[in-house]
Order: sequence, then structure tokens, then C-alpha cells
Amino acid sequence: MSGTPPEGDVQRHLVRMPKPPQLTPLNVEEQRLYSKLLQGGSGLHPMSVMQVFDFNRFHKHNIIGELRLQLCNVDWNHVIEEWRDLAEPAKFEEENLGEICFSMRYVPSAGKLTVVILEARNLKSMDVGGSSDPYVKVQLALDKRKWKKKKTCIKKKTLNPYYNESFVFDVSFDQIQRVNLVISVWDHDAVTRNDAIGKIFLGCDAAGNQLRHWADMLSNPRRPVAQWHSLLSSQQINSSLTLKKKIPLASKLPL
Ligand SMILES: [Ca+2]
Ligand SMILES: [Ca+2]
Repeated sequence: MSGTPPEGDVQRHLVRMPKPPQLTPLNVEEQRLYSKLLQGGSGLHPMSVMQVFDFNRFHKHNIIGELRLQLCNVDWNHVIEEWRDLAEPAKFEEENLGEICFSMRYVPSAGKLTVVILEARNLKSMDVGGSSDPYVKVQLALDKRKWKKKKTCIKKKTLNPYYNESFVFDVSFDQIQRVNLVISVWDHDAVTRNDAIGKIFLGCDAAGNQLRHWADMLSNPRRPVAQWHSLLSSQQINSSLTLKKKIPLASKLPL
């Protein structure tokens, strides 16, 4: 793929091959989570994405098409050689929205989940002047229904806010298996509606880095586990995790 193209060869294609899947569970809890994902029990499957680009030396390569392969449908016992049609590329372009660092700690005996929002960096600027006024929403969903919500204070005019704010939720051992934790970063605006900067979610339905962090927390009870995460767009998260109406407070339930 390197070297000078022969004359008349106007289109050079750069094929990015995916790395083989890294499914080497560390312990029983992770094994359970990964096999749940592979069985498709969560509705989200690990996927391999192969993309074909038109090579441009001086600006961004143009994507021609892509092939998405559900890894749970692949027979790993045989070498597979086959032709497939390329599809239209997915609509979500990867955009750098920033990163967030937080720790999670679960104490099964007390039924307490503690989330400490530590800091964020390289957040996208959402205000004129190239800055943002970021705050973080910490939301819990139970059985995909909105459940509990808390938020940090607002840090004015910064793209690298430091919070170190702790939030404690009552989550029983039975509930922790059915919970998703949604972390979203927002730019506060005094007059107009606040702007969404980015979002991620963790829990048994999550994938990749987020699932890893959640599994690390579950397999290290009583110990805080901190990790950095790259933020994704709200649309991207909402398309993978659709939350239903809020669970009414116990006091508002009909008797
Ligand atoms: Ca704004
Ligand atoms: Ca603002």
C-alpha cells in the first residue's frame, strides 16, 4: 500500500483490518458478563467493523463503505473466505468530545453504589469564545427505566474541570445486576438550553471499556475502581440504550 502509485491508478484503497477479538476473561464474574454478551442476552453484540477508504495523501481519507460482522455469528473453528457487499458507513462519525475520569465502588452487604466524578479533560467547547461551563449528570436506570439522578456543580469556563464529587445510591445486590449507570457531561448556559457535550453508560448491557470498568467494580467489592472513558455523542448512546419512563417514587405509587 506504500510507494508511488503507477500512472493512471487514481484510486488507492486503504483497508483497515480489525484486530482479533480480545476475549480473555480474568475471572468468573467477567466470564459471565462476556458470555451473556456473546449469547446476545443483552441485545448488544460485540462487532467487528471493516472499513474501506479512498486514500488521500493531504487530507482525510474518504470512506467508501464498511462491513459490520456480529462476532457471535462467526464460526471460529474454520478459516472463512467469502465475498460480501460493502454497506453504507454508519452515520455516527467519531468525534473528539473529551474524556471523563470517575471511580465506582459497590458494597453488596450495605447495598450502596458510590460514584465519584473526579475530572474531565479536552472537553468540546460549546460556547462562543471556545470554552464550556461543564457539569456532570449521574443517572441510574433500573430495568432500562429512569430511576435516580444527581449532578455535580457547574465549573465555569473550562474544558478541563476538576470535581471530586461523590454520589451514593441505594442499590441492592438483586438490583445491581439490572442497573445501568449513565454519565453525561453538559455545558451550562444561562439564557438558552444547556448543551449536551457527551455521554457514556455502564452496566451489564454496556460493551468494551465501559463493560470492563463495570465488571472490575463488581469483582472488587468494597474497593473504588477509577478509570478514564472517552465520551460518545448522546445520539450514539441513546441508540444503544433506550430508557423508558421514570419509575415513580414509592410515595406516589397507588396503594
Ligand atoms: Ca453553550
Ligand atoms: Ca455555557
